[in-house]
Amino acid sequence: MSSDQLSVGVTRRLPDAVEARLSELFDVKLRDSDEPMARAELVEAVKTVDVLVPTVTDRIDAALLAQAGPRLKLLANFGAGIDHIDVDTARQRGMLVSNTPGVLTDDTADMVMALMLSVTRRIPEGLAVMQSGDLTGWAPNAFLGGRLGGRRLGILGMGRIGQAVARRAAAFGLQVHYHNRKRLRAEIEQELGATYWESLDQMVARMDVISINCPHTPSTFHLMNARRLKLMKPTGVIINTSRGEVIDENALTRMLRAGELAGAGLDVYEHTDINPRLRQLSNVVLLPHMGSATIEGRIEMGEKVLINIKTFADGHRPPDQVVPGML
Ligand code: 8YV
Repeated sequence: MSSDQLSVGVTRRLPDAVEARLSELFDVKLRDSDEPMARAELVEAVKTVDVLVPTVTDRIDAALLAQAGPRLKLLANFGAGIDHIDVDTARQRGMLVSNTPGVLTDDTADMVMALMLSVTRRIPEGLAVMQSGDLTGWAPNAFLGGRLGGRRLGILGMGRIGQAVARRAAAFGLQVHYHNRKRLRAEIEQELGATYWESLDQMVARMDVISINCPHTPSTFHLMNARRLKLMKPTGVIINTSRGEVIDENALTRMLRAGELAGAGLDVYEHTDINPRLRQLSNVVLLPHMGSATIEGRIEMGEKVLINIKTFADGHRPPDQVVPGML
């Protein structure tokens, strides 16, 4: 089948340039609405297309894949994380899965630093007082935060994003530590000035800041559970730009409320409905999953999706093919 006959269903609005190029290359079905697809629309899409382009807001589970038509052969995800896709079932049903790694690394790592600074330097509180007009003037003791330089940062998950965080953190004067399934090669550790901790518990207990940068998989679900969160110093800060499921959000909320942890910077949440108590805390900075939200990043993600589909249409494996257990 030639590329322009390939039917491609896109579940969300993408940047104009990406949608235009998709339309040039394929028989693409774009969305008018920017709401996440309802389940019935998703079912309809998987029944009729050759390629589906989902995002993090679509649940591509076994029940959905069971309803897919015989044409569906590629799930070309717009995003790096693939925990919303049942990759095992897709494979069993003869569908390939691809993602968009690499192009959102720097943007996400920038956001880790932004959150770290926001929490430790109380930026949202400063903004709020300026916007409300309640500022009564400068005072030597007003809005005192803590200095980032000199703190110990523990990075949980030292893949591309974790390493990009390490580089930035070193420039801010943080001491870099990490825990990862696999230890990095000595020369990379040296280049990053990063200290490896085989024991996550031991690392967590000794850090001032923890940054979650591992993917969400069955083995990282609640990796930061209540027991492990309690190992953190009460002065500790936790940053999560990965997936909410890696932290037990209720346990985290309880500890933040009780003053057993100094602060948190969160871009991702365990449930669609965020724990309302989290919203009431002044030592927490909450963002709406915008770690990779730069126009450059989104266009490059779109480029990756296009290349994955085009390569597949030309009879080759998509360059960013995901295989079960890879992430
Ligand atoms: C993306 C992300 O915005 O790529 C990822 O895994 O978490 C995000 O930064 C999102 O996935 C787009 O689908």
